[in-house]
Amino acid sequence: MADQATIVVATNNPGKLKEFALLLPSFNIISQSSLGITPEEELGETFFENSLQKARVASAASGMASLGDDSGLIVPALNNLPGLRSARYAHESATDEENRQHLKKEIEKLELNQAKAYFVCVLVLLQSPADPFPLMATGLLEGLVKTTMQGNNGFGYDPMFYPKDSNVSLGEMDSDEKALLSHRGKAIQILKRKIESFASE
Ligand code: ITT
Repeated sequence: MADQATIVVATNNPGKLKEFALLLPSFNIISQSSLGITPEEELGETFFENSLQKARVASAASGMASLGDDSGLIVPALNNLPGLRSARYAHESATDEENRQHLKKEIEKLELNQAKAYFVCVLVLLQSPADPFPLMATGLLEGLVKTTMQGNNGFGYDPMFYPKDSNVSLGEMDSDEKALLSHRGKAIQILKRKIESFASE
């Protein structure tokens, strides 16, 4: 444990934190909330800007390497919403359940019971707040959002998201199954390869 590099994960979302701990076992993963770091308002117009901002705030406050994750669910039939607003779709302080119910209503307003959708995840790893060469990685997961919700695993929109060619929702998968195909799982695998090649240069 003593040899493990420490990364402060710039998130207050316990669902994301669990996934990072599972997918980055060779790092000592700590949450920004355990260090008393509070997030700033997300003002970016892209997932990239928000992810970089999160990482920078956490790295500046902790003095350590920090990983930002900005992610969301994009539904083209709803003009790409919830998108950047995924965490606050129903209202500013919405719970996951409120966001899911809001999305269900918006899909029903289109007189549909499902719609094509995709999850995106943008990761930014900073060695320090002034790191001029952040490592970045993205991941995408295509599928359908359905108004029928199944399963209680995961977080956010997982119970209503059915990956392409899957009869089960992300909410019905265990964390290892989700990690193999999810947007975050894919982005983390890319980031790990970048960390390895960066370390060997
Ligand atoms: P932090 O900013 O503290 O990391 P957050 O939840 O506000 O937490 P985002 O701004 O990146 O994070 O919003 C992402 C939202 O997108 C998240 O709250 C979920 O509603 C949704 N989301 C992202 N990844 C997801 C996943 O793997 N499964 C289900 N929903 C997900």
